[in-house]
Amino acid sequence: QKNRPQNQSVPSRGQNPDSSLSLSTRRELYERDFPVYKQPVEVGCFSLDSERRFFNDGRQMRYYVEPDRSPNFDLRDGYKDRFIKRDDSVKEKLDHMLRWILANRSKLSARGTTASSCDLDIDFVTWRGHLTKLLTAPYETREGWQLAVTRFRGTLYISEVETEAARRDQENRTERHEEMMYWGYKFEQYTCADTVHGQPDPGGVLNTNEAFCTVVQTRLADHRLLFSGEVDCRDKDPNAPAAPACYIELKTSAEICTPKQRSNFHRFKLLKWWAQSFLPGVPRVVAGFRDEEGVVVAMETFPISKISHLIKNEHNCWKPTVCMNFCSDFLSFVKHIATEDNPSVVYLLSWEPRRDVTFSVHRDSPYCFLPHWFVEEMTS
Ligand code: 0WD
Ligand code: CA
Repeated sequence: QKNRPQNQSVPSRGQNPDSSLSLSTRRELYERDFPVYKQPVEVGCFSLDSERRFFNDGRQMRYYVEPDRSPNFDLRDGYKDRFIKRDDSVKEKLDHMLRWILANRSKLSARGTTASSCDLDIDFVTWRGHLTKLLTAPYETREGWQLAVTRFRGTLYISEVETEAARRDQENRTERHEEMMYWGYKFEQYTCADTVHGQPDPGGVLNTNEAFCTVVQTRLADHRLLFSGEVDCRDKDPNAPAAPACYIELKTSAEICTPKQRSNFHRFKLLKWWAQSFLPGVPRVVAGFRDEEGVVVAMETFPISKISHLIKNEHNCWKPTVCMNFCSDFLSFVKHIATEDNPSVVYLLSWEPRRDVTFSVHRDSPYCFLPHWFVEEMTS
């Protein structure tokens, strides 16, 4: 097989020969049949409140309220005076997911009789957002990533490490860009109610600490996955299907005025939207198209199952099968290299566009991310 990790020439003596292992992201290597991807099942959820405190329940769930045909939402409203921004210098790593795992260990079926009953019946634990980056890597030309992996009691935990470039970009954001990041959250406030019969409250304070996250279990090829993703809202119809099929992802995007803009939207934005929602089985994205002044001028619903047809007319466009096969091969690669079962060992997988994925191994380093409270409770 062409896309197996390749053992290239062994570097100079004294270096670990494994450091030459790498994985290609070239699209052609992943154009084969779509891999098995089991229907994701929601096994739980959790909420983060206005102070970012964890609750093992759905108290932050919101309900989608369909707006008027021409909504005219002003996404800039409240940015200066009714906005509490989450402190993104606090790196939470997998902590919220780990809290959820400890609170729900009994739900996560234990392996037969051979393994200890406290081992999870899962190969990978991570955030949905990290998997989205894997799915889109074969098409990504701008931003690389670094993923820290630790094998602990048979399960591989994957947590992102901020790259130098990402940290620089964050520091150099313009005031306009800072404000535009608020627009997406403001759109949620215009379209979501806190209760099933309630109405949105665009006059209220917007606090980005608050979050509702679903936890889903699924399988990609022979990889059993457990991951969590933030969900914007759900269909308020009591007859809507069970989660995650009742969930709705909200997005804003610049209005499309030219064929070039439409093509870019299909080729770049729909790839990200598809990957993010396909993973947890969220069936639709509701998009608000806004003008340069941040006013929503049109709304459109994109069923995830129709996105891959929508893009077929684009020349040289992305393919779902390439995304899923790359992700599957990446996870196989991780299983192959991350062999030592030890909470203080991190395998750091690094990728830059137009390069192969490479890795390095770190012991008792600042990359360690499984907290003591998790390791101790899982071991006892
Ligand atoms: O690196 C990350 N993605 C981390 C995420 C590191 C540590 C924690 N988190 C967690 C938070 O607990 C948050 O509640 O991110 C959760 C969301 O995780 P996800 O669903 O896996 O992330 P992703 O799919 O990238 O983003 C979903 C939404 C975003 O909405 P849009 O429509 O813009 O894609 O989560 C928000 C954002 O609103 N979001 C975040 N919220 C908190 N921390 C973060 C973040 N680092 N990134 C995106
Ligand atoms: Ca969203």
